[in-house]
Amino acid sequence: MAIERTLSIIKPDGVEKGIIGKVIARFEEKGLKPVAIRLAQLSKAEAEGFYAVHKARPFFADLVKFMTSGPVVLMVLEGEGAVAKNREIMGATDPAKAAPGTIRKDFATNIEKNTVHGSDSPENAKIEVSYFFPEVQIHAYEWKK
Ligand code: IDP
Ligand code: MG
Repeated sequence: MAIERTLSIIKPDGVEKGIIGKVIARFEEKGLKPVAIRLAQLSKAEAEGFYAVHKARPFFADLVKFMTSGPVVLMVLEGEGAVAKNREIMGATDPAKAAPGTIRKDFATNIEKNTVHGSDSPENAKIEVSYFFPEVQIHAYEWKK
């Protein structure tokens, strides 16, 4: 499988709970390497732009409010099949439906405050990575063949 990059966000509930290290450990243990990391306070405009695909959903206004309620950790994760692997490690959107051992099962509060974001396709990963990180801020690993 190809080496990919994907965007990961530790959402305000994760930062508030003090589990930044635990979340990053889950990724590192499964072979996803952070190649860019930044703590940020998203503005309303940044959060609305990021979640623009959900604009028509009933939860959109609350989601933007939540995502701007405190600092987040923005990360680019790199590794084999990083997009799908990240989604697996995260677990289902609703923690009540997430598989055992996933981040959302173990740490999320509810379907909204679900601790992590992860890009859902390689195409969206490219768009989302570039939304927050210029290429020069991403530090690639030398992958051994
Ligand atoms: P995902 O984060 O698993 O990809 P999406 O359907 O893309 O899930 O939704 C984006 C985010 O919007 C979710 O992670 C969650 O924070 C929030 N969200 C999704 N569905 C609901 C809902 O039914 N009620 C409240 N918030 C929701
Ligand atoms: Mg999504």
